[in-house]
Order: sequence, then C-alpha cells, then structure tokens
Amino acid sequence: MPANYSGTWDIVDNQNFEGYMVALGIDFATRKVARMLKPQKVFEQDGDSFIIKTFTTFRNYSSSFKIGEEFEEITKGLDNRKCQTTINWDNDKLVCVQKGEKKNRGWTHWMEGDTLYLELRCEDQICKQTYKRTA
Ligand code: ECB
Repeated sequence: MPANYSGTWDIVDNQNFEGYMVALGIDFATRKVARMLKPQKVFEQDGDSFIIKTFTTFRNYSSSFKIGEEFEEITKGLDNRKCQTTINWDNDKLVCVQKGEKKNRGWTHWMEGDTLYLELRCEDQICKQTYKRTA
C-alpha cells in the first residue's frame, strides 16, 4: 500500500523560493508578488492516481497524473513551459522529473506525520517548502 497524501495542507515555511523563480526566469515584478503568497495544497489521491491543486490568492495550479506514466505538462501561470513529466514512488516519497528546457528540473514530496515537505528543483536551485495538514 502506497502512502496516502490526500488532504489539505497549508504552507508554513518557504526557503529559497526566490532562487527557484530566478532559475525559471520569472520576472522581478511577478517574483515580488509570488514571494508573498501562502500556497495551500489539496491532494486528491486514489492509489497511484493523483490530483495536486495549489491555491493562492494570485494564481492557482493543478496537476493530474498517474505514477510512472509520462505526460506533457504545461506549467500554465508559472513559467509557461512544456515539460515531459513523470512521477514515481521512492518508497513513500513522490519523485517528479520534469524533462524540458531547464536542466535538473523536478520536485520531491514526502510526509512525516502532519507535516508535508516539498523540494522544488531547477538548474542549481533548490526551494524547500513545509506544509501542515489542516484537513
Ligand atoms: C500556483 C502557486 C504559485 C503561483 C506563483 C505565481 C507566479 C510565479 C511563477 C512561477 C514560479 C514557479 C513555480 C511556483 C511554485 C510552485 C507552484 C506549484 C509547483 C508544482 O509543481 O507543484 C507540484 C508539487 O506539489 C504539483 O503540481
């Protein structure tokens, strides 16, 4: 049985989001707004099928995928690039690889109790986010 991430998670810490956004080529004005945001994640999971919704007051983002199945991801409202994206289990961690123009792009999620971690990677930058379960 894989881990179950279903639920609602609110951000409590966000390290080097700025560096991650610079690596993605996000302009200064957008970064200035984005770095003030407090994202909420809503995971809907049925075994190996996921919908991850990221909500903010500025923009929202949603991604649907099945473990191990590559899909075309368009990061609409983020950096608006096209990636060939695959998410796999590494034990109970979710490991995402986003192949495309940017090297070393992807993310990893893992849980410890009511804490959800997210590491976002692009080029030589790592953004580390921490979320707490609220539902
Ligand atoms: C939608 C939340 C952030 C909106 C920020 C708006 C503009 C900044 C533009 C680009 C910044 C790049 C990425 C934002 C970082 C995170 C958003 C979701 C990233 C993501 O891939 O989430 C994964 C893992 O939880 C599931 O889609």
